[in-house]
Amino acid sequence: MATEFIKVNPQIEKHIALIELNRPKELNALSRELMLEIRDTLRVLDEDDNVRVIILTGGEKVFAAGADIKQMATATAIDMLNIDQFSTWDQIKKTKKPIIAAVSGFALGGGCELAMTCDMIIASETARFGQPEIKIGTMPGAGGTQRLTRAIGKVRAMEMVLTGKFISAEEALQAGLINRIVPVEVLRDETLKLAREIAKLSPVSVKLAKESVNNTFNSTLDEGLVFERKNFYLTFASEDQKEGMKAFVEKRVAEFKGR
Ligand code: DAK
Repeated sequence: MATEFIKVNPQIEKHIALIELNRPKELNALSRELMLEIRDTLRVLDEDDNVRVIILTGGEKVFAAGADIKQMATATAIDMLNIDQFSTWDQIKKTKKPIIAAVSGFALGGGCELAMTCDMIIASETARFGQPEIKIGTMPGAGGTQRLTRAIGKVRAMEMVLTGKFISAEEALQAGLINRIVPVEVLRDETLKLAREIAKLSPVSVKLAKESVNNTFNSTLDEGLVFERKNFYLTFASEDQKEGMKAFVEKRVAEFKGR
């Protein structure tokens, strides 16, 4: 697995993998090559039984300043169609294990979309979120008009998408885009803390619960409730459910195996 533009630690801690974007000179601009590396890495980590939670992060100054504008500048619509970068973004969405974005500095355009494609976002006080594509003659193309609107509501999303203005970590928190803000120097530790909490739980239930929450966006309430119910039943087919409830009754800590 080539990892020239990202750094991967499949076991930064027990059951926790870390992916770090690593194109600092280009402010982690998401080139096609970098996105392919993320796609391939996520595929591998999603199949690795030792991994239960994945953290995706950038540097202190920048999470990612968007898709690589220099690479896209002269592309035609047909080039964009043929390159079909969406398969790389689809892989992020398809990943069954939870992905937590740890964002410091700019998360712009594709960078903001990448963070939003993750399941949770922990931000440092320096985080800035924006969809500035409109300023370079285009518009968001990897979920920026959809995930942002669902996360923060129409009028706020409209203002960001139509003006390209950035919002601060505080505004993002108030709008419901991120989980919390932490000092930059403890961003990784705080993200690990959240990852650790989830990694202790049943990987089977975590996957099914993640799938059910995400299904909200593709279904009516009744359809979503039926989907949730089926996943709930399915947890009762796992050894983890038996272990979890037995451990509760026996007043001990459950040991989940992901089976
Ligand atoms: N692409 C390429 N290079 C970038 C870049 C980017 N997005 N952002 C920054 N850089 C490069 C700069 O060109 C500069 O390179 P050199 O000149 O040193 O060679 C270097 O990084 C440092 O940048 P600055 O000198 O500009 O640094 P500042 O601190 O002054 O400013 C900034 C930081 C983040 C405010 C500024 O760099 C900036 O505005 N960057 C562009 C932000 C932006 O417009 N982002 C949206 C890009 S469009 C799709 C999926 C996704 C997308 C599209 C399609 N499909 C699946 C098909 C997404 C599109 C986008 O994200």
